Amino acid sequence: MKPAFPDITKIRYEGARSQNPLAFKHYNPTEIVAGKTMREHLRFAVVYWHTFRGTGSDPFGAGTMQRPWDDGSNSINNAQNRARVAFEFMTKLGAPYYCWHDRDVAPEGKTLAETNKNLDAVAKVLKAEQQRTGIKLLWGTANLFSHPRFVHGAGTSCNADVFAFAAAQIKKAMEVTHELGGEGYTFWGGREGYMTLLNTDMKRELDHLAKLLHLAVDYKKKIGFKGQFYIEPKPKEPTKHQYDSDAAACLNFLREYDLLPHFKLNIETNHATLAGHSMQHELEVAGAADALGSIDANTGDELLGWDTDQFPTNIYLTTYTMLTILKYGGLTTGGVNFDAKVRRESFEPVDLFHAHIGGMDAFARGLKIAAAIRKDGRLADFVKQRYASWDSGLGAKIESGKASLKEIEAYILKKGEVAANVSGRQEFLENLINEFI
Ligand code: XUL
Ligand code: CO
Repeated sequence: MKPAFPDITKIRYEGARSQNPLAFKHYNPTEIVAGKTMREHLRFAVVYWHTFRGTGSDPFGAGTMQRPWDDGSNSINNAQNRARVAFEFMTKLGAPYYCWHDRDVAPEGKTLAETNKNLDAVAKVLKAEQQRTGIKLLWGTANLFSHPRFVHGAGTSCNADVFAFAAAQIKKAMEVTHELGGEGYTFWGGREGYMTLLNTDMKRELDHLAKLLHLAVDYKKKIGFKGQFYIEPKPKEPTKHQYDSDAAACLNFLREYDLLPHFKLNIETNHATLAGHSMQHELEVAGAADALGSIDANTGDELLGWDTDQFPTNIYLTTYTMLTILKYGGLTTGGVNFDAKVRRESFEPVDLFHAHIGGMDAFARGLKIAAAIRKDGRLADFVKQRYASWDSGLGAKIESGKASLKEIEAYILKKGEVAANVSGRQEFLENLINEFI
């Protein structure tokens, strides 16, 4: 096979002074930061759907992407060839992981049986390419939203046959993920939500969704798949309300249906924004519940209210993201997965390299800055000091559950007024962050 990117050689780290657009300025995979290499911290993954299947179409216009290796057909041969191109790209980029939906990698056939056969035929190439290059599968997932059969959702469809189709598709996608040594499996509830409550039995739909996830948990055990399961929150789009709307809603759902021990969250930046939260907020909610698993690293546009899935380049964003990730012990099963696509106007193959290099460098900087802030210690000391009243006396007694309401009342009656409050010093702290950026 002749190379798809003949003019591009392996992307190397050249340091911050380099002006080479096809070099890393900050991501130096073997450099040690806070006790681990950057490669181990960041565990970068390329997404198959945007990077190799994205056409650049939008609601107003057709695709624009120039992908000379792709013949545009739905043939197995084209899908297998595309898989080889993907591995050429990831090898040249130096990304250790990738992620897919079942339907990104192989075409859908006329029946489920035919579709499964197609997936097996492409998975064979994926496996060979993984072995050849050492690139690994971070997670797999099933696309339960594109086909018209999923018009009313998948696990939450009013049509029991659609539930059955989705369950069968998950079974197969999980088997292939397992076969490819995948380190995780993600559930994003593509259309698991509603457009109007007038036609919706919400309780029944949620019960069904939980049933589907329990079936997946059981099957996972049955086939000995050890990968981590993730749920990916998103509040809306395509539906008006998705049941997995944000980290807190997902955690509540998982707890309510006894699923929490089996799942962690895959937090996506642009989904956090759509939910009216910051990425750091979502990471904190997940981390506090010991459910911070992986991230879909992208960003939205401040002026566009939809899921634009842009590559992250904002150093504040990556710094705050890495601060929280490091605080909760780093990414272990998960990684920094670029669920991001080049703009419709960036249609040449080389743009794929610029986009990923920029995202990886932005995260490398965020990691280094966050590690420096943690090493400095002033930020963490400030927060610790802010809660010092809880470390001894009545505060400690309340925290340990040893104080009754009566005793607390007696304490404050005796005192008459509370100890003086201290400034929250937000501006001081913002300036402190800027010292490092
Ligand atoms: C959709 C989205 C998905 C999931 C995987 O907004 O983020 O691509 O990451 O299904
Ligand atoms: Co995503």
